[in-house]
Amino acid sequence: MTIELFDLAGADPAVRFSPYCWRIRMALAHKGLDVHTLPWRFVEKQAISASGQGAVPVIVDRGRVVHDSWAISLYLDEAYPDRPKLFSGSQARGLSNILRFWTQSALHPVILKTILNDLFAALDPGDKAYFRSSREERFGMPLEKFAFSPESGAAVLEKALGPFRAALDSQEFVCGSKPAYADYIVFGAFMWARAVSPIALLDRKDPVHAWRERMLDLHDGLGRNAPIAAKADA
Ligand SMILES: N[C@@H](CCC(=O)N[C@@H](CS)C(=O)NCC(=O)O)C(=O)O
Repeated sequence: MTIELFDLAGADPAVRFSPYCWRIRMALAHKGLDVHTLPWRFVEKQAISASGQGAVPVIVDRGRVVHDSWAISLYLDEAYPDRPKLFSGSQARGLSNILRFWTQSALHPVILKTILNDLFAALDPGDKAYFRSSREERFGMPLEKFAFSPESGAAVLEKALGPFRAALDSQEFVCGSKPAYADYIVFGAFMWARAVSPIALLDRKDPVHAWRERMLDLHDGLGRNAPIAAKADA
């Protein structure tokens, strides 16, 4: 049975850029589950109304609707216990949860500020007014003022990645010798940037760069082969 995933898309419907949806794309591939992705735009709240809220990812699995990337990841391990696990046990779940909050508080804001102009350019025209007004309300300032210059973004990111970099110097993946959900949490943030922006976020000598390369190759190059917005292809 194919699982349906509502997946945030840009002006080009093939360009998928939600960091949270990327977690789930990777998680489904990790478990070897078939997925049919449905391109979704911010303003298409009606299409996901069965989930009772207005954000993606949302999956529909054999009639069951699940939303929120964390809830979906837990659901997938529970519903498909015989498939490769996203969490090896309660310790892995606990630690992944901490990494989830670190990613969202330390990493996402820096990446968002760095790629914001490119992200805005990649949005579907029908999403632009909604994105501008909802985000300007959230940030308390115009998008253009909130955005970093590309150079300062990469420098702030370099600092923010400090502990993550130190760990990856001595292990291949966040989860050790093999990737699992905690890797997908952080990787989603890099796919967000890759899909819309040509800005090089990482130095080639950075262990985080080497990790990202390994992640891009996983699951038959799911990340590496994903379409990117025209402007990101620099
Ligand atoms: N905590 C949620 C966050 C999901 C989220 O914020 N999704 C964004 C796309 S990246 C969204 O759909 N936002 C809807 C909106 O801004 O109206 C999760 O982990 O799934």
